[in-house]
Order: sequence, then C-alpha cells, then structure tokens
Amino acid sequence: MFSSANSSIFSTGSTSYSGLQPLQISNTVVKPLDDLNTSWRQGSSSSLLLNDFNPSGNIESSSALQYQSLATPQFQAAANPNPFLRSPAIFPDFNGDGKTDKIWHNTQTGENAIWLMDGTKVSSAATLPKLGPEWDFRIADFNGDGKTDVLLRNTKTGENSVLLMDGTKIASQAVLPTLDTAWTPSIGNFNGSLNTDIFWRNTKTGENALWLMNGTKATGVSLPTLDPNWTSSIGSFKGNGTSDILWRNQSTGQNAIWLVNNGKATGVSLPTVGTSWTPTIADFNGGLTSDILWRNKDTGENKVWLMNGTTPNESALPTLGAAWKANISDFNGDGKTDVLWHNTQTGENTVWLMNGGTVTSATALPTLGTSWQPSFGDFNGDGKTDVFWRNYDTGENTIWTMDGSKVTSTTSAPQLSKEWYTL
Ligand SMILES: [Ca+2]
Ligand SMILES: [Ca+2]
Ligand SMILES: [Ca+2]
Ligand SMILES: [Ca+2]
Repeated sequence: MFSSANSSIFSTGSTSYSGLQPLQISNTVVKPLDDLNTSWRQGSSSSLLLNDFNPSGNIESSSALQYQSLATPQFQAAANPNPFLRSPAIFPDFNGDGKTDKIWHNTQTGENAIWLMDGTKVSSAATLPKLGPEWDFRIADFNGDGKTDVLLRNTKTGENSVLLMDGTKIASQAVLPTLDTAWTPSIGNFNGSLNTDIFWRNTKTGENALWLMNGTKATGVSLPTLDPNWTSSIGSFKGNGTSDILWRNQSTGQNAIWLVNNGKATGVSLPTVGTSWTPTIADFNGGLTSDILWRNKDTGENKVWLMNGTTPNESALPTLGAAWKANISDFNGDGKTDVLWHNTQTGENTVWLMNGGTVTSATALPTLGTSWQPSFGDFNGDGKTDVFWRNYDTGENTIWTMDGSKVTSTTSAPQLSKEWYTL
C-alpha cells in the first residue's frame, strides 16, 4: 500500500493496492493452491457468505498443508509508541523483529520474493511459490503472532487463500471460501483479539460483511448494505484500538463513520466535504485514534480533521501544488504521524513534522530524479520511519535512514531489474 498506496498507510481500503500487480507465487515450498481448492467446497459469493457464514459460527477452512508449526509468538520491544505504526498488517514484517521487510513481485515473470531487512542490509532473501497472474494480495496478521501474513485473492474466480508466514517460510496455508469477484477485501481488526480480520465490501451490490479471523479460521458476520457510491477506509475512532469504517460518498461528498462493536455497526454522520477532496487516515496527535488528512486535488489545499471520537476539529494546513503527493509516516518516532511530500514532476521532497493540526517544521530533503519512487518502513527498528527509494528505470535501490527531518544516511541496497515492483 505504499508507493501508489502510500497516501493511505492506515487505510487498507480497496484503493490502497490499486497500483499492485497480482502476487504470483512459484514452486518449491507448497503444492499449487489449485490442489487445495478441491478439498474445500466451492460456494457462490454472497449466499455462502451470508447464509452459510452468518450467524451460525465458525467455519474451519482446510489447512491440509501444515509444513511446520508456528513459532511461539515473540513480540519485540515497542520502538514506536503508536501500535498502528508497528502493525505487521500495515508495514510488512515477516519475521516479527520490528524491522520492516520488503516484498517484491516481478511483473514479467510472475516471480515473488521477500527481503528480510536489518537496517540498510538485506539479512535474508527468498523466493515465494508461484500462482497465476490473476492473484491479488493483502498483507495482514491473521494469527496475531506479530509476523505479516498474506491474503491471496483470485480476481477472476473469487477464490481466497491465506498464507501464514514465518520469516521467508510459509508456516501454513489454507483455502478460504470463494466469494464473487465483486467482493473487495480490506484488512482491519474488528474484535479486539490480536488477529487481524477481513472487511468485505461488495462494490456492485453495496453489501458488507466481516470475516473475523483466527489463523486460518473465519467466522462470518453480515453488516448493513450501503449503496456502491460509498467507499470505505479502515480507521479506529472509538479509542479501544479496534477498527471502524470511514465512509465517503464519491458522488455527494457526504461522510460517515461506522463504529464497529461486537460485529455490529453504529453509523455516525460527519460534515460533507466537496468531492475534489480526498481523505487519508492518520494519527496526528498520537492519541491512538484516527484523524483525517484532507487534500484537494484541484487546488492543492490541505486540512486536518483532528477527531475526538467522531467529532472533527478542523485545522487548515499550507497549500502545496497538485504535483505534490502526501505520504504519511512517523519520521521522528513520537507516535504522531508526519507527512513526506514528494513532487512527482520535479522529484523534490519535503518533510512536515506534525503535532496535531500544526506543522511544527517543514524541511526540504534531497531531490531525486522522477524515476525514483518512495516506499516506507522502519528498516532498522528504531521507531522512526525510513524511506526506501526505488528507481523504476534502472532498478537501483537506495535507503534513507531518517531521524526526524534529517536523512542520517543514504545507503544503496541490492539492485533488482526494473520489472520488480515493491510494496
Ligand atoms: Ca522484519
Ligand atoms: Ca502472522
Ligand atoms: Ca512524528
Ligand atoms: Ca528507522
């Protein structure tokens, strides 16, 4: 969700992965998923979801291929005070060491790879098995062990599978029920267990549902229907750390929040904001609840809604021209999200350190040519977000280790030919 998706680091909404090619996974470790599918009953979309899944309880998916048992969960010391910034469902961390890892997809060969990172070094690299080009993916942590897992979704057939990861190995994988391709998944945590869950939205019918996950087991819950003009982002507005849903009506500019508790959604209306504005969920005051950054794509205006629960308190921010793209992260490690602005026409970069609705400093960073695209993570585990730059013309990679508004080191990472895309 970074790069094209990186404007919505806290949003695992359906738009977040739009720039990604499907994840294809090759050969060695596991059987092809097609083999697994035959062991799981096929079902059609919403009827399976709503009738079979709800409300009668748990459906255990086939987990025929258990290659190894999961390691005892080990949580690293929390370097950043904000759990959203440490989440392995937001920043990939396949070995749970608190250092962001990289996931790669080769858009020509369909190969996939993982780099486990230790600061600016690649401590371990491995290839993942292969699947067809129609597979898309989301990162999550379905078993709550602090290690990133992967939801695979077949965009042609509606098949779904889960890979529970342990470093570069697939610890187990399982096939989940098939859902019609109109259903789009987002990752959140809707019941307060450590395991992340799946919010499903049907973009044709407007139906909504949750799959509460426990490892490879899904419990389905249906939610109210909302017409398809409404698009969802996942946030956390209640203050107990679990996920809620921010809704925006793309044709009217209306906004609303669903507070989700115990599988029930309670709707709250927010003020209407004109349709040229785009929201990004963040946490600018470190209150551990979501705030909203609004950017106007036509005028370049920006504003923050600091949210007190579901009540917005608006602050205007400086205006930046339309070529500037906002990327939110926490570059000084204080738990309050900051903004790195990247100008897609000039390659200029500027970092805003934020304190609530105030820009406490705005600092120009080095300019890189426009072939370089940023992705984000805390690669050395010090709680401060670093920047991974990839040159999509040459295949070069460079890491900026960040300390607030300073780039403390610029280090080359191994080169990968340009058709490799990174999350
Ligand atoms: Ca890691
Ligand atoms: Ca996991
Ligand atoms: Ca910060
Ligand atoms: Ca760092």
